[in-house]
Amino acid sequence: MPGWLAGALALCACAPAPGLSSLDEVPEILAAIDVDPAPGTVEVELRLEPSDLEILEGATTPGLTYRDLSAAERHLLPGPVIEVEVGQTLSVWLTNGLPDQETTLHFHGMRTPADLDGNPLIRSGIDPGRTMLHRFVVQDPGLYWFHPHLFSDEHVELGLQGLVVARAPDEPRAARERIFVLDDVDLLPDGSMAIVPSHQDHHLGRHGPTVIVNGRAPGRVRAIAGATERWRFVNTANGRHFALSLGGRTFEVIALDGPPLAEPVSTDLLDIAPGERRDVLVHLGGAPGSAFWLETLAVPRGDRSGSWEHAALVRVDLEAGSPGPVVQAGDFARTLERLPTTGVATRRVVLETDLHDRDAPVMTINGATWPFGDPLEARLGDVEIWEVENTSELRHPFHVHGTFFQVVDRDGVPEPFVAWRDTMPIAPLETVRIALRYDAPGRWMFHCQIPEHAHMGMMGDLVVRE
Ligand SMILES: [Cu+2]
Repeated sequence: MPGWLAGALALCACAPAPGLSSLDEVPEILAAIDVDPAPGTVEVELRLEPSDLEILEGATTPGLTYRDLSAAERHLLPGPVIEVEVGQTLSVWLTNGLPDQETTLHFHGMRTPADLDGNPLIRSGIDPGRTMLHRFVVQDPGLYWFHPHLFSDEHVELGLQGLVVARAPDEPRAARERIFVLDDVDLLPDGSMAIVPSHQDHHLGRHGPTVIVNGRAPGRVRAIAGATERWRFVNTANGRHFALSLGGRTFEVIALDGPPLAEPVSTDLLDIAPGERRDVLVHLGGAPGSAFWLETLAVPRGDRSGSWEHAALVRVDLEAGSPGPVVQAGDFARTLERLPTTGVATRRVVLETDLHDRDAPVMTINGATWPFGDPLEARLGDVEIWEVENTSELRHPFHVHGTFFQVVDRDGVPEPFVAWRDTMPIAPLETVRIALRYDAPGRWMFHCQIPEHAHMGMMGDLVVRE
């Protein structure tokens, strides 16, 4: 467990927030409708458009959503969730319904061709009123999310957060699966979202005191006592870190960002940085009629301004019923190829921030702001180590496009287990070594996942040649 999480545990009183006695159900995320009946393909038609959201009951919050043109319901923050199998061809049509801004679509974590990765330097943005098809074969199981890679600091905050669940054909099924999309917003008295960044938003990402789960204020779920459920989490917040706790119950971790672990890992604390996902089994032991809470514990922000606050997220109300078939976390484990960490080239990637000019903070990778740095050059199929050094006093979740990576060590301390990831938090003044293989040709971005930091320059390019 990282030291800062141990500190968070010690600090947290862990009592559910007051005022939640009458709770709405946590909304389910709408499944996208597949308009192509052919086996082997999934095709969805989305329109990015302004939409009135209801984050707090009875209040209207203007936002942006990806509306599924085939669905009757319109409320889609977050969503929709596209369900697909590995090996299927996924086609996503996206129409830009904004009046005056371009957009692009990035499938965070998915191995797509480079020209479908949402990089506005490869393929110009989708103009207002235009439609673009994104068609590719799904390669890896896992939970992924899609969002724009233009104006992402505002547009992701306003609600552009879609999901993809990709399953392996032989994957076991838990009796019940749930997805929890974790975010936060700063709501003004009129219900609208504060979107003009404060000085602190530049450091921490746009954030606010209202923590939301599946687009709504914290609520409850009903579950069968004694069942084992599969829960998937994604942190879509611009800057907030979550440290999830079930008050002593255990998360059996199946996967982090992508394909499953070789062996499940048990933990009672699940830390999730912006952009990251976690895939877990939870055993819901307890008497029918009892309840327990999923909470996020306090997490130091890393900028000396205190902590991301402790918050109650979901109350789990246990009911009597048949718990359904039993699954074990080990049933999901799969062979995981371990990338070599010796005898391969090492690169340095240095994340720096210069906050001295209050009005114009600068954030760089290897001394340059994007897109002005020299791209890293690499050869298709090569494995390399990246030594990613965070010289700043801010936390940076580091995201690489186009491939997964494996964390080797942090400040020289070996990572306790091997996992495929596409995003990882780097603590202030920490150096993390990752191993990655260049899986696909083309020009790929890597960057801090806090979009405000990326917009200030903390992005780089990697060119993979055949
Ligand atoms: Cu950052």
